[in-house]
Amino acid sequence: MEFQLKATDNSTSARSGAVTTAHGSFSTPVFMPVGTVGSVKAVTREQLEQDIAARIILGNTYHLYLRPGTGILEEAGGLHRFCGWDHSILTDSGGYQVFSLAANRKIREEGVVFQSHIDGSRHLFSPESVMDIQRSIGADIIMAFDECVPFPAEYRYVRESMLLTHRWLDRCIARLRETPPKYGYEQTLFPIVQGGMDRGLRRQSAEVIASRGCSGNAIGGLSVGEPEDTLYEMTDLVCGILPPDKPRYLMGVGTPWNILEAIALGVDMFDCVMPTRNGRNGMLFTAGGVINIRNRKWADDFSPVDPDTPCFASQQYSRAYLRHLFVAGEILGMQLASIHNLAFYLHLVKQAGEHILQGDYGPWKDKMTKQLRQRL
Ligand code: PRF
Repeated sequence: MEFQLKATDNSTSARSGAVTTAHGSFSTPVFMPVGTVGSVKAVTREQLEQDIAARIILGNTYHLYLRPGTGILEEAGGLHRFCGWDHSILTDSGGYQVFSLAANRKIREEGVVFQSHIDGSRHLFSPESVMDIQRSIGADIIMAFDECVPFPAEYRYVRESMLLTHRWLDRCIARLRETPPKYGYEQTLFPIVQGGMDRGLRRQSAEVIASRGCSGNAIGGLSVGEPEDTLYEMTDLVCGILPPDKPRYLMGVGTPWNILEAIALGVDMFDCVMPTRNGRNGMLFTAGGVINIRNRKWADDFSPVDPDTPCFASQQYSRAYLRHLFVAGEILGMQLASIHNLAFYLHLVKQAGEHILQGDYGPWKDKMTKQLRQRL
């Protein structure tokens, strides 16, 4: 994997760049649609590629390991072949899903024993097994096995957990050295900064992560219920320590305004279920603010969902029609809302990149974040 830094903004720490993997290039800042089980919910591969213009999507080790399992993925020749996505893929390690989804988790030095949320069967995730599974999935960028600490948490718990995440990282690195990729192309490991909401621990974690010299770095443990100011404070602190010549990935963030603020602090990569999950519930994001499409006020609004987002779902369907689909419980409503929201997120970060290149990112971001937060 290669990262080419193209420009840094004048008045903020925002950057514009490009990442190249074995499956092509994408410019940064980038938003990665979440395709948990190898499918971005309610959206086809063709829509992702052509209408949303995604060039990297995210998959989850936890889900893919439980279903369809590594046997089928290996038989298919990896996840790219299995789902027919020929651009880049990043897989999360399961270090988050195992804590948010699985039952009866037990964390030990060795790893995490858990029960499947599907059938209750027992499994062990260790740094080694999670690297092996990610070798079988075959994503271009793979994540280290970490523990995402809940919020709030006690200082001593956060510290012990962070140290465990650092020991697990070194086991991930060792395992990858011992095991070649399965499909002939390179896979790049991103380690994950933890450390809760404590400045000292965050700094320590960022220093340890930076010292491993990986080709990209991630910031975990944020957007877990902390105040927005804390999210920005921790992101700013960590971005000041992670190397500037490597991409920085803020995991699971967030709202459109969270993303624009984090770009200003020096983050390059994002993923979040919000555009798809909230879309399926009728929440639409637009440059003018947030829309609840089920609201009566849209019943006779025949204007486009969002004329400024360059996508058929945004421009060629009316708010009134989309509201009707939601009220009638039609599956097409969820599809159109998901496609619009993803196209909106990707267009927003693309515009961010253009303003970074023009050198006016700061004022543009300040104007946009005010508008984006409005409730329409
Ligand atoms: N760790 C991992 N995945 C994640 C997170 C994390 O801390 C988060 C936190 N917002 C989202 N996804 N491995």
